[in-house]
Parts: sequence; structure tokens; C-alpha cells
Amino acid sequence: MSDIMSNRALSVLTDRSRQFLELEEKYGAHNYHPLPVVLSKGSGVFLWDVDGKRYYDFLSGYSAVNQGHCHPRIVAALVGQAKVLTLTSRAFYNDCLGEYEKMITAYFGYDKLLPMNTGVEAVETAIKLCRRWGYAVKGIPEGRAKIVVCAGNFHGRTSTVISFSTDEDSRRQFGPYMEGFVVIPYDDVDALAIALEDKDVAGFLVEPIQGEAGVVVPRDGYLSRAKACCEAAGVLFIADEIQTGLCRTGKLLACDHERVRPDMLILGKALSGGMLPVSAVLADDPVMLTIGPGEHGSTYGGNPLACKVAMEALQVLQDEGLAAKAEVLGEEFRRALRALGSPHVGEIRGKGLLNAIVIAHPHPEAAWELCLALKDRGVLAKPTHGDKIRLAPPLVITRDQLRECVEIVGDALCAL
Ligand code: IF1
Repeated sequence: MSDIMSNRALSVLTDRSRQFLELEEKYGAHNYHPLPVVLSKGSGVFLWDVDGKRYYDFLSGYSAVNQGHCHPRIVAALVGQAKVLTLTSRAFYNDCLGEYEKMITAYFGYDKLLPMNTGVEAVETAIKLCRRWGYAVKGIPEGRAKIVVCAGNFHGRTSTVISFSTDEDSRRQFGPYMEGFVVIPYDDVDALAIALEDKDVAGFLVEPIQGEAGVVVPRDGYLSRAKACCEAAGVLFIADEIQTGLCRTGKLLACDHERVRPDMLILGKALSGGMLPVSAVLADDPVMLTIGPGEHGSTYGGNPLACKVAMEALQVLQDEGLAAKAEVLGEEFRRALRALGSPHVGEIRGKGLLNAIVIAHPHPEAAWELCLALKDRGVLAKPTHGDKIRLAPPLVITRDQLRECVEIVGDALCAL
């Protein structure tokens, strides 16, 4: 247990919580360092631990529960379909997939959907579609297609995707690495234009806001200028909106802030409202139809359960006006955080309800300590990359609840 928890953090745990930690310590891989809290129930913006203590969730499953935990309508869709038909595989047709494909392509304005499960599977799918389009349509010589990506990226953890990560923890000692990726600085259109002079480039894969890097928001105009560069160079603009999409940043998609329409749109996380892994790649026919029968797929991709859940999850976003809510509340949230005037907050950044504070404090563990202090006060958040704390509640949070949480953040900062 020593390599998981400081003695102080352990000492405040109840015996009931401690027993769950010990099970994970003994029987589970140590590929995470969770905050010392054991959760057993979620509803809306709230989580409860095994001792019945209630918390505001300010991580939202890394933006997978934008609609709130266990949203009744999405749970009903899950339970309803689970009793009827959960999986057919794509060896056969079913009565859910076509309806879902029709809905989601109209919802985002694309010709076709390729349904997958986890976010990284959708990213891998987009990479394969991009390369295939590069050979079949753009005429890049076979095996030479390149995809431009950005330093500070996080697109998932498969061997291909970590091959172009610039984060040593994600990449170290997992080689040999996949070739065919060119890394340029984020938020740098000049660097992109230079990279696109290479005629073997088939695509540009980018997060509209870099989540894991600590909610890095590019300058206004970056996305629209990058899209224009891609159009001029005959390169696909591929937006990874797995974390920034689905109303999180105050628009349906983060690309909508600049009215940019990606050539390929990648979705995940809140596409299922936190019920089960559902991800998607959306594109128009000239890209999507470069892959034919038997050339790509997945056992669970597009399963009936995922289709019903995703349709309801999308409908809830629309019916509850969660994009507009995130936009208004996000502005108020950042303003209220700034008004705290804490000397320990170096920067406050974000868009909509995807925000982060950068901790300015001499102690290297200050961000972790602050998250422990927040937990003690009933708010759950987690540091990212050392000194940044992402603050991203479910989009169903109310103005009064947000104000209460700002007070809690202020109180915890004073205790730092
Ligand atoms: C972990 C990070 C966030 C993502 C973007 C693709 C994926 C993710 C923009 C892959 C996934 C998750 C993964 C999870 C923690 C979380 C995360 F810290 F890892 F980087 F959110 F920032 N594109 N992000 O954010 O989707 O395959 O996981 O469904 O790996 O610890 P996935």
C-alpha cells in the first residue's frame, strides 16, 4: 500500500474504504494512482462514497458524463434494450444500427458513420481511413502516407497512438513505434503550413482544445486557419472531439466556435452518457467509402445497446440545452475563480465547462494536496501533468451549485 498512498492520506480513510483500496492494490494492475476515495453511487452532478459522503464530480469521467451520472432517460434506454437484444455483431443486420446511423449523420451533418467502442479505437479508425484515402484518392505512393499531429497531444493509449505522443509517461518503453507521423507545435499554423508542403501528408489530426495537456486553448482563429491550410494542401482535417465535443465547451462541437467543419469527426465518451464505451467516426462518402467490406470492424462496434444509448444521449444534450448552459455557466465559473484572487492560482483557462487552473506554488505536490483538500470539502477533481487541475463538472450543474463549488475551491486554496 505504501507505493499507492501517503500515510496521511491513508490515515483519513475509513476501514470500509481501506478494504476496497487494498483489494485493488493486491489484485489490480498499478496503472493508475487514484485519489483516495471509494465511490459507490452517482446521480447527476453528485457521487457518493462507500461511507455515504456526497461529492460534486468535477472530472465527469474525463467528460464522459456530460449529461450527469446515471441520467434516467439514458439508463432507461440502456435497460430497455438490454432486455431485448444487446449484440448481433455486424455479420447480420439489426433494427437499431440503421436508425442510429440516420440520426447521428443528420445530427452532425455527415454522409456516413463508422461505429466503434472506445475513443482510441475511433482514433485508430480515423488514422486507417485517412491513410486509405491518401492512397486511393490523393494518390500518395503506397506505404508513404503521413499524418501531422501536435506536440502535447492525447489521442489514446494503443501502440500506434502513443507512437506519436510527446508525453514520456505514455510512450516510454513501449516501442518499436509506428511510423508515418509528423509532430509539430500546437497552435502554430505556420508550422502546419510548412509540414503540409510534404505531398505525402494525408491528414492533420488535432484536438480543438488539448485536454490532457491541461486544457490548452489555442488562439482564436487557429482551427479555421488550420482547416484552410489543409484545404489548400489537399489534406484531411481530422478533429478529435472525444473530450471537447458533445456540448462540453459551450457548443455542440469545439470546432463550432470557429465554424470549422472537420473532414473527419471523432467522438466518444459522452456519446453514451457514461453508460458503456461508444465511439464514432463521421465523414462524407469520398472518405468513408474508401474502406470496403471486410477491411475494418469490431465485434461490438454499432451494437444495438450502444445505438439506443447513443441516440438517447444525443437527444438529452439537445433537449436540455446543455451547450448553451455550458457556455453561460463556463463564463461565470472562470470569472468567479478569478475573483477568488488566490496567489496559488497561476492561470485559469478553458472554454464552456472544460476548464483548468494552473497551480502556482513552490511545493511540487501542491496540486495533489489541493485535490485532497477539495475531496475533504466535497469536490472531486484530479491533477493533470503535475500542476494543473481540470475542473469539469457534468453540464447539468446549476448556477447555485457552481457558486457553492467556487467557494469550496476558494476555501481549499486558502488551506494550501
Ligand atoms: C486514460 C487522459 C483525458 C481523449 C482524447 C482520445 C481518447 C481520450 C482527446 C481515448 C481519452 C481519457 C483516457 C483516460 C483518461 C482520459 C484522459 F488523461 F488520458 F488524457 F481525458 F484527458 N482522445 N482520454 O481525452 O479515448 O480510448 O480512453 O476511450 O487513459 O487514463 P479512450
